[in-house]
This record gives sequence, C-alpha cells and structure tokens, in this order.
Amino acid sequence: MNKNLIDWPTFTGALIILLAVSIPLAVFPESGKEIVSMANDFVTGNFGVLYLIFGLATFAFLIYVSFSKNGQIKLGDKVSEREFGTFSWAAMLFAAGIGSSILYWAMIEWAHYYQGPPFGIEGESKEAIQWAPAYGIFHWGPMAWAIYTLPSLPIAYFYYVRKKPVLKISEAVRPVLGKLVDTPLGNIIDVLFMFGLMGGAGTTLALGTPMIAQGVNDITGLPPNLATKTVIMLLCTAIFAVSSYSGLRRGIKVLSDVNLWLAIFILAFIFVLGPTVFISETTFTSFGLILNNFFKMATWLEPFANVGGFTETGFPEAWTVFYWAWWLVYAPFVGLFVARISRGRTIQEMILGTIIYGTLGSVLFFGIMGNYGLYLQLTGTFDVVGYMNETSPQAAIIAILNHLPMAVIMVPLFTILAIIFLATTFDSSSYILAAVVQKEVQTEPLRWNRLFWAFTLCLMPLVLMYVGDLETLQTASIVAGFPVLFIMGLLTWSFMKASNEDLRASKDYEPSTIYINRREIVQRARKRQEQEAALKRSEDKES
Ligand code: NM2
Repeated sequence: MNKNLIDWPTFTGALIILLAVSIPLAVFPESGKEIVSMANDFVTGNFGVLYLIFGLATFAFLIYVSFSKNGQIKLGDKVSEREFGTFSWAAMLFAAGIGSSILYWAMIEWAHYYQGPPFGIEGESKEAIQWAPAYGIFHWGPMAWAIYTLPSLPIAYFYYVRKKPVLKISEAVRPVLGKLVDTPLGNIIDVLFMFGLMGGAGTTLALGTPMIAQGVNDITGLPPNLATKTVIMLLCTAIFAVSSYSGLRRGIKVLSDVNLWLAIFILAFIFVLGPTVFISETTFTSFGLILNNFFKMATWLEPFANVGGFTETGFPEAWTVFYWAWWLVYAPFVGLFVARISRGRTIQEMILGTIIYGTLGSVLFFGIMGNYGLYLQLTGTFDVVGYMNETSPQAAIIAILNHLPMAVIMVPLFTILAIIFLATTFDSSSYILAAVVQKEVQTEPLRWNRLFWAFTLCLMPLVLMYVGDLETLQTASIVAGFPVLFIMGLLTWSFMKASNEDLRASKDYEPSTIYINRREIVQRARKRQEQEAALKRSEDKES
C-alpha cells in the first residue's frame, strides 16, 4: 500500500466536510431537515437567477467557441487519429454523463409537470398536457449538455494540446491561478469539487435506490424499507468492487456494454409494442414547443410571485435551478471523461457532438418512457398521477411498467438496468474521487483508495433517504454545487487564456481583425500605376 501517493490534505478535507454534513443530519433528522430546507431556500431564492444566467451563458459561450478559431483547434498532433468512432464515442459520453436517474425521471417527470405546470398554467389542464412531456426534455436537453461540456474544454486542451495530463480540477485552472494552485487554495478547489460530486451522486443514489427497492418488491415481495434500500446500495457497491478486482477494465466494460444493449432493448420494446404513433408525435411536437419557447423556458423565474395577483408555484427553484445545479456538480467529472475519449477531434466536434448526441439520447428516454406513461394517463387506462400521489413516484414507475406486455420480464429487466446504472455510477465517481486525492496517478488510482470512496459514497444517500423527501435530495446537489459555479468560471477563463495565448503564438496564426490603411492602399495603387506606365513607355520605345 503506497500511502505516500495520497494527497492527504485533500483526502481528509473531503472526508471531514462529508462527515460534517452527514453525521448531524443522521443524528438530528428533524432539525437537520429544517436546516437543509433553509439552505435550499437561501441558495435557490437568492441565487436562482445566477444559475439560469450560468446555464444560458454556458450554452451561448460554447456555440461561440465552436465557431471561433479556438473551435478549430485539434485535440492532438497533426497525425493523431480519432481514438473512437463516432458511434462508440457518442455512446460512451452518454453513458458517462447519465446514470440511473434518467430511468427515474424519464418515467415520471411529466407527471410532476402535469400536476404543477409552470407559467401560471392550471394543473391537469389541456395546456398543462402540452408542457408535461416537453419540460423534461428541456431539462435534459442542449443547455444541460452544454453545462457538461464546459469543463471538458480546458481539460482536453491541457491533455492533448499542452500535453499535461490533468486529473485534478485544480491543475486545470493553473493558467489563471498560477502558483496559487500549489497553496491550500488548490486543495480547497479539489475538495469543493469532490463535495459537489458527492452531493450530485448523493441525489442520484438516493433517487435510484428506492426505485430499485420498489422493483425488487414487485418481483420478490420484499418490503421496500430502509433495510432493503441499504442492502441494495451496498450490493451495488459490491458489484462494482468485484468487477473492479476481476481485472478492472474488463469488468466495468462488460457492465457498460450490457447496460447499453439492455437500455436499447427496453426502449425499443416500449416504442414498438407501446403507442408508437402517440410517442412519435408527442416527442416531435415537444421538440417544436421547446424551440419556440427556448428563451422563455431558459429564463423563467417567476419574479412576480405573490404580487399583483400572481401566485408562487416554486417551479423554477424546484426544477430548472435544481437541474442546472445537478448537471453542474457532475460537470467537471464528466468533463474529465469526455476529454479523455476525444483525442483526434476538434474542439468544435467535441462541443457540438456532446450537445447533439447527448440531447438525442435524453430525447429517446424521455420521449419513449415518459410518453408511454402519459398515454396511459390520458387514455384513462391508468391514473398515474393519482397513484403517484397516493403511493410514491417510484411505486408509480413500477406500476406503469406493469402495464407493458410481458411485464413479468420487463420489470426485472428494468430493475437490473437500474442496478447496473447505479454500479457504474459508483465505479466512475469513485475513480475520479480517488484520482483527485492522489498526487499522481500512474495507470489507475490505488485500489484501496477507490474502494474507500465507493463505500464512502453510500454515506450521504443513506442519510438522505433516512431524513428526506424529494426536496432534501435535490438540496444535496444545489447546496454542494454552489461553489462549483465559481470553479466553472475559473475553468472557462483558464481555457480561453491558454488557447488564445497558444493561438497567437502559433506559426500560421492570422489575426481575425482586418485593418484597412487607406494611405497604404493609395500609395500601392499609385506605385502600380507608375510601374504600368513605365512598362508601357518601354514597350512603345521598342516598337
Ligand atoms: N444528471 C444528468 O444519475 C444520473 O443520471 C447522473 C444526473 C446530472 C441529471 C447524472
């Protein structure tokens, strides 16, 4: 066991902050919940606008970069070939950014919007029906994927262009902070990033586990209580641990492949055997609705709540702000991964590819799974919303699946898919957490270090499930993500600074501004005229 490799200040810093949040919550759940709710209100109430500005600015910035000179920079040398073909690249980046939560939300997000729509629309009205399938796609769409892409810019740039392998976020901001990175500030940045990721993974695991427990309950009859959930979570960690010991790469690779094909199978099954036309039409119509209302959705904060006859719905805080925060906490981590697989592509290809393929993937899940449930609701086959209110969202999810043909097979398959998703979340998150607390990573982070963080990751979601309702789970991402907002700013600045410096210094750089010097033009024209006249004179003389 090589303990010297560990960057102890970061290691203990992250652990302390995790324990400092989890233990009081577990010991004093009631007052803990109050404090969590206050923290949530404080951040979303006062800084909600900051998150929405951040989302829109990120999207606009990436579109700008991809069509600028910086976007033409190739990640690698002249001869570097693409490491992966486009299909596997897209599948890998989607799998890295998405976990079990997409199963949860794709199935049930519409039901929340149907009941509590935005823009002062009445719940369960005809208008609410239109927004219900669209809003989920928006929250998992191009702006969300843009948030994921932002950190991959500096990381890929340093990795392939400046050839400095970066596995730490603090290293990726070195162009801006310089030597300050070697002071405790560097450790603080890494600890805050780790805390953000643990918060985000906390939300994922605390949402995914009860859903799996419900699936298990449906199959075996085991009660979906806290004990079952704890066992499930530990089991997922154990699956990861075993696969990681059985020749790391292979184990997880097999799991991810199974995952991909299983997901494709379930989606195709619902699409073909479910209401195919309804699914296609609703998805396509949602696409238009989002395009038409893109800016409205991206900026809606209900500033007039509780004044002038407007009632407060809390929709922006509960959804858009929450989502941007949740994507944000995962972003540096996904950025590390996307950067690693993008050798040989240009920055433009990396940006547009992530946004487009990522969104397409989300559209498949939300369009197919969500609209199947919506169909059951609207045709009166099954009152999903009523059932969800009576029981729980996860019970409603399993009940929707039970309406599928061959439900006896489909529910277990869905549950297995969710379990693998959860295990791969443990795998990838623990990889990054372990890498960040090491001074140096040779090929892989140390095994004990990875396992340590995988089990540590269980802590927060366990406490959250014990304490909380949905709002508490959402808060974990929002509050832990707040500092990451500023780290993202540093990362962006750092990329622009480094790439602009290099662009200006490179051999075939041409400044983009064209400077017109009238005097020079006139002089040159006059000179040309004189030359021509002289030539003519000499020709005349010869003839
Ligand atoms: N995001 C995509 O569980 C998961 O799907 C992880 C969640 C940020 C909403 C990512």
